[in-house]
Amino acid sequence: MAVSQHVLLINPTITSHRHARFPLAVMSLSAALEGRYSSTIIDGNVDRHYIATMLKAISRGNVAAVGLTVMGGPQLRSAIEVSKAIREKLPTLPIVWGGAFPTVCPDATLAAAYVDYAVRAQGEDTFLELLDALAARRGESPDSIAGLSWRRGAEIVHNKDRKFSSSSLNRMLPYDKLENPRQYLTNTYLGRRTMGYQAALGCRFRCTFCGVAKMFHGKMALPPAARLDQDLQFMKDRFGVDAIQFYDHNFFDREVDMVPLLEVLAKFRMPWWCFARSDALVNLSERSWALVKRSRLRMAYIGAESPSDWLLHDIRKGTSRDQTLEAVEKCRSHGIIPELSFMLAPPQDPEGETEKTFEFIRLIKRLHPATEVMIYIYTPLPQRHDERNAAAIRAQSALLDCDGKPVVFPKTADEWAEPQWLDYWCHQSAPWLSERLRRRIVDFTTVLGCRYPTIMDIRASAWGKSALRALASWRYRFQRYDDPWELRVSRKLIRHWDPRVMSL
Ligand code: B12
Ligand code: SF4
Repeated sequence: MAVSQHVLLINPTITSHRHARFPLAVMSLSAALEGRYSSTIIDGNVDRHYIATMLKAISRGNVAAVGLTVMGGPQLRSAIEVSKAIREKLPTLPIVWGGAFPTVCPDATLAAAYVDYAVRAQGEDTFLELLDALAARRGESPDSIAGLSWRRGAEIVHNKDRKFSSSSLNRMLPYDKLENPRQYLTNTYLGRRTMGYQAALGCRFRCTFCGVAKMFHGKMALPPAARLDQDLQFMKDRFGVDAIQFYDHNFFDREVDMVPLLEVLAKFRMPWWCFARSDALVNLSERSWALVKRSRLRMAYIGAESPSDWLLHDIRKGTSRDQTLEAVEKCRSHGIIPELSFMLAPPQDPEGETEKTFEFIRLIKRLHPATEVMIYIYTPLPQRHDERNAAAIRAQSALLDCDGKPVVFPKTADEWAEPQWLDYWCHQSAPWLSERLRRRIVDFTTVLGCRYPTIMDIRASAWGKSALRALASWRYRFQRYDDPWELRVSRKLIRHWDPRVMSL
């Protein structure tokens, strides 16, 4: 036990101050350390000088370790920058990375000299055990700490996986550890003070392309309804929260377990948004739909992924094209906006599948024009050191780039931070995507986004959206997507948002 020891928890910059949400990962870690280690949260999304803030904090001398939460993409760049700055200032201070990136890429993480430990998957218990081991300073190797990857000399060691734990559901998050918690509540189309919130842990499914499956391996735990009730009451009374964006990987789980949670939401009647699966929505009873409506669910983000059942089967999604259509219809008839995400240009048939998906999106828009559409490139996750599934190994080794050469994934965090791989992580590009097809996807997305401006964009004026709609209508109608320069210019003038970057 080492209460005098202090830990810095950093959320490296990933988005603008305007779009910053509660940094839940570091808040959850801070809650777990309570009573054992004191901690400070430094959030790069709201403190634009967070590296200077962090350097000042470590110069005080009582810091036992620094923990950074790292997602692939833009946050990886920030994490590298801040880690290098720490290493330079205090070379012996342990630097620990956790979160989505080190979970999927622990080898690349530890190939960097500025990271000492990579925590895979849920981090609370692993981090505590690591801090205890560091505090004891017995020089013993940390090979008994489940969920940890570390370096023994030049060798990278991956300890066994940690078992899924639901213990964090019993802890309240330390909102008072944040400088001005109210700054994380954002004006969105849902409400004036929208909060990001996570109720359940994990996901029961194991879709092969999804980082969540790599983190939870099909495990999931729902909170008791009383916990949700207590949190929502607290957030409403203390901060005036009036809308919720649920980060639960998959909000609608088994109906019987969901009903008590829906009843809590129906009591608060705050507009809300969530991730959901089409199969869960189509199987919901009419009684539960009535509850959903009463609770004011405004939008459900559904991973439609593809109109091709063979691909849905290939990625082990467990849903079908017909279920997507049925879920859209269910949402329409209950006044809920479905937000469908699609993964275009799979390596098996980039062009053909992309055109097929465009047609499917057009069909959906005819059925329910209010449907929101998120378009991404299919970018399968790089395989981890422990991948044993023969089909997955074969699929990865069969990936070829546009020149027909095998795709070689980066081996270090620095390589993953290069522009083409940042785009890969953000599902914006892939080595098998030709320039022509990339352009076509961008052009289609522009025409679609102007023909049907997103309801989530509350910044653009109503007249601006109408102007875009009118300008784009002929292109959409006649499928003339090529080089919509006039829409690009108008979009800039109207300051139209891309919902993929801001996430509400
Ligand atoms: C909120 C969020 C964002 C916010 C970030 C807000 C912030 N942090 O300030 C925004 C909207 C900016 C964002 C952006 C992106 N995101 Co994001 N995001 C999420 C989301 C919905 C919630 C994250 C969260 O807070 N979870 C709750 C906390 C408690 O869980 P956690 O982060 O997993 O943390 C636990 C462990 O990972 C670990 N841990 C985490 N950090 C640390 C640190 C240390 C030191 C230790 C020891 C342990 C540890 O312990 C924690 C507690 O157990 C997740 C999905 C999800 N539900 O998790 C996706 C998710 C993390 N995002 C993802 C991605 C890919 C992105 C993007 C890079 C791309 C994209 N298209 O979405 C973009 C970047 C876009 C851009 N151009 O900038 C993926 C990551 C997948 C992967 N393979 O890595 C996820 C999983 C979504 C998904 N299903 O694909 N995101
Ligand atoms: S259901 Fe969604 S969150 Fe769960 S593994 Fe599949 S894609 Fe990921």
